[in-house]
Order: sequence, then C-alpha cells, then structure tokens
Amino acid sequence: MNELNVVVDAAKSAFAAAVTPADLENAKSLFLGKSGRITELMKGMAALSVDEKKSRGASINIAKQAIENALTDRRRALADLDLQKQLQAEALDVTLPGRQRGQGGLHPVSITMERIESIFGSMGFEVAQGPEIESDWFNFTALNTPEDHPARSMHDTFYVEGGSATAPNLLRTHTSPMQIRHAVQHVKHYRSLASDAQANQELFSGDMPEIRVIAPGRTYRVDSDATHSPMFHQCEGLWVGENVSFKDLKFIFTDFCRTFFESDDLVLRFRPSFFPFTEPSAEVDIQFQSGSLAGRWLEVAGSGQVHPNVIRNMGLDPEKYIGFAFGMGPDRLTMVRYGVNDLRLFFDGDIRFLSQFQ
Ligand code: 2NL
Repeated sequence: MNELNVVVDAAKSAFAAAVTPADLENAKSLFLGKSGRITELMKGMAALSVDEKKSRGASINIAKQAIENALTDRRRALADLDLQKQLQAEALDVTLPGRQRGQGGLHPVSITMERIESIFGSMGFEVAQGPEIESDWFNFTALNTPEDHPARSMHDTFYVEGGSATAPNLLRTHTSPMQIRHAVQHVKHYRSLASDAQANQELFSGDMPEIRVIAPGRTYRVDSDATHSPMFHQCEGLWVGENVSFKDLKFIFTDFCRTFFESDDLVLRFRPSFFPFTEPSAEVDIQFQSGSLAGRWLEVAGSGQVHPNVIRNMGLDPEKYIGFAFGMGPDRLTMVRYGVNDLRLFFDGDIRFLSQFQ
C-alpha cells in the first residue's frame, strides 16, 4: 500500500474513533493542520523536480481531498448522532392516554330528589324550597307539636343562635315548616287577589285554588348510626282544598310509588300511626309482588289528614278546608331502589361507590 493511502486510512480511523466534535477537530489538525501529516508531505516536495512535483502534488491533493471528505462525513455522522440522542431524550409517547378530567355526575340521593320532583310535578305539585335554619314557630308550634314533645329537646334537635330565649332557632327537623310557609303565602296571595278584584269590581270568585306542593331538602336531627345520619333528606307533600279526601292521598301516593320504583307489581298498606300534625295518621308501607324484594313490607312514608290546628295556622278555616300530607325519606327510597344496605355510604364521598350510579 502506498504511503499516501496509509495516511488516508490513518485519518479515516482517527476520525471514526472521535466520538465528540472536539475529538474530531483534534484529529483533523493531526492531518490537515499547520503541522499535520498532509502539510508535512507538501513541505517534503521542496526537493523534487518540476515534473515530480506535478505528479506528487496531484497525488497528495487526492489524498487530502479524501481526508477532507472523510472529515465532512464524520462531522455529519456525529451531528446526526447528536440529534438522535436529543430526539430520544425529548421523545413524547403519543400513545399514552392523556390526563383526563373525571366527569362528574349526580349523587344517587340527588337523582332520587329529581325523580320525586318530576313525578309530583307531573301530578300538578309545586316544589317549595326554603331555609334550613328555622324558627321554633314554623318547625314545631305551627305544626301542633306540644311544648313537652321529645322532638323539642336538645337531645333530638340541633339548636342554633338566634330566635328568642324561650324559643331558639334550630336546624329544621323536617321540611314541613317550608310547607307552612308556602301555604301562608298561597293563602295571602289569593286573599289579596280577591280583595283587589272586589275593590275594582272585577269578575273573580275569590275561590282559592288548591294547595298542592312538595318540599324536598336537607333536614337535621341528633341521630347517627347505620340507618340514621345527623343530616338526612326529606320530601314532604301537602294537598289542601275543599274537596280533598284520603282516597286522593292513596291514589297519588300509589301512583308515585309505582312510577318511582318502575313497577306496577307493587301494593301499598296504610297502617294507623300518630303524628302531632295529622289526625288520623298512617304509616305507608309498600310491598313488591315480584323481584328480589318480593313479600316484605317496607316502610316508605308517614301520612295523614292535616290537623285542624295546623290548617288554622295556615290561615284557613278547618271547617271549610281539609288537607292531606305525607313525609318520606329520599335517602331510604334510594337505598330500597338500588339495594344499598348502609346509609353512611351516601355521605362518605367515596368515588368508587358514587360512580356506580352514573
Ligand atoms: C315521616 C312522617 C309526615 C307530614 C309528614 C305534614 C306537613 C304539614 C302538615 C301536616 Cl305542613 N303534616 N307532614 C304528615 C305526616 C307524616 O312524615 O315519618 N316522614 C318520613
């Protein structure tokens, strides 16, 4: 092998051994620098004849060109390698699933509340919502609850600041106070319409439209175990008119239960009971005739004919007006509908439980 090829090969392997651009520039100067091998070979031509210089010079130039080409190739290869490394380091795995925002949904008890509102709404009932901090009057006295009733004790009810010394404010223990508020407003509204009509000699009979209302919402009692939570939900219903009877209550409540539980294979039982605000009073039990709950009586509501004292506290004459009322627990209805056995699951906020209802 001639010595020029040896130099070119040496340069190629020096360039190949260089792993960084700095290595490569050092290797370059060994061959192409001021005192590099090629420069030395050029200098060595001084003693040659003109003809020899021509052919030797041409050969050296070819060798130099080959070295320069090898250098350019290696520079490009190192730059490519560098780019590859950088690309690898900054690589994004586009097949990874993105970070998604979890989609929210309604709480099972809220689903029940919405169903109750929509079913009673379709039967002509208004929905009344109001304060969770109530006065003693609306929560107890207006509802014919005696001074010595156990519900009025500190053991059963959360009392809060406000109100009077003898009758402090409280967290409502049922949603009936909202129905009293609604009834009082309703009565006032139609009385003022009637008196305006009379003053203006307009044609208005003065007859008050029936009160048909439900009051859904949060309620509070000092109670906490597997089937009682200090905060729970209630939905009460009230129907007052001149020609309302227990059969109307039975009819709408039967219809409600069959729609709510999506089963016509279901019967109701009205069992005599006692509440201070109704007389007579009855517990409402339901029984499925088929399916996994068949044969068991399940208590779903309390009900009764509104006590004359309560009718009077609405501003109405109990000799003329008659009312029917009921109260149910949406938490319990939700447990029955979905087969949940512990009430506390509704209030623990565990996403694994709650997401099953979406
Ligand atoms: C129960 C008992 C009941 C009522 C609620 C009511 C409301 C007014 C007047 C008279 Cl404004 N009564 N509500 C009547 C009977 C029973 O609920 O055990 N609820 C879960």
